[in-house]
Amino acid sequence: MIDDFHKGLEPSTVSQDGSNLRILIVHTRWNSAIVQGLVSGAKKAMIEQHNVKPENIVIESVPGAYELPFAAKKLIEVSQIRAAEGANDLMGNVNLLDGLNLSSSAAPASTVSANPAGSKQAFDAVICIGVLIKGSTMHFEYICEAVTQGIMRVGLDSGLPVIFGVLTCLNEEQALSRAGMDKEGKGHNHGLDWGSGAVEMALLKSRTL
Ligand code: DLZ
Repeated sequence: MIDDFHKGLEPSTVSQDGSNLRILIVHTRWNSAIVQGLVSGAKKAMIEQHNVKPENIVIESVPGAYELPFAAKKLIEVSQIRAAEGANDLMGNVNLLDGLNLSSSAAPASTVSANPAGSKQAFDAVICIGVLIKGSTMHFEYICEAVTQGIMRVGLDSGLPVIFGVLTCLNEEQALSRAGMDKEGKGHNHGLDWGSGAVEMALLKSRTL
């Protein structure tokens, strides 16, 4: 065993300033209590460690993990259209999301301010958050595969970093531990890593040669 072995994400040695970034979190309502813990972790890291402005974090929800890729794609497109139109709010209160039944679970999206840097890119990164727990059928395997591929595809197709914040667990205990919600208190909230990852990747995306 290596003495200083760091299990999990080694923090970046470069300071990651997210004060000009706008981040979208899309989360599921399946396994809601654990998902909320993960969302809180992602927000905490972005705000407290990387100076992301709370009003620049937009949060939307979908039913289950299978819906995450579609919602992320749609919301990226909506926000890009609004940014190109010069709108001050990313989503507005127009029914651009008709048919998706997306509901904001945090501050209303219409409070999001214009990107201070004047970027045409509405969101700088997206975090998809969900918890899949294996049942007695093959359902879990199919959803895990589809969601993993789908989230990667949204990122590569849109050119935006899309963080894979989906726990794929064999039981509830595993999920609780990975959300830092286990009774023993030995777990780690992976949402923290996803928040930091989103900031790091958003800054990487905007890096010029
Ligand atoms: C149906 C289903 C099941 C059995 N389990 C989960 C789960 O553990 N986590 C999750 O996020 N969603 C689950 N779902 C719902 C699917 O993701 C999806 O919402 C439905 O199949 C409708 O497309």
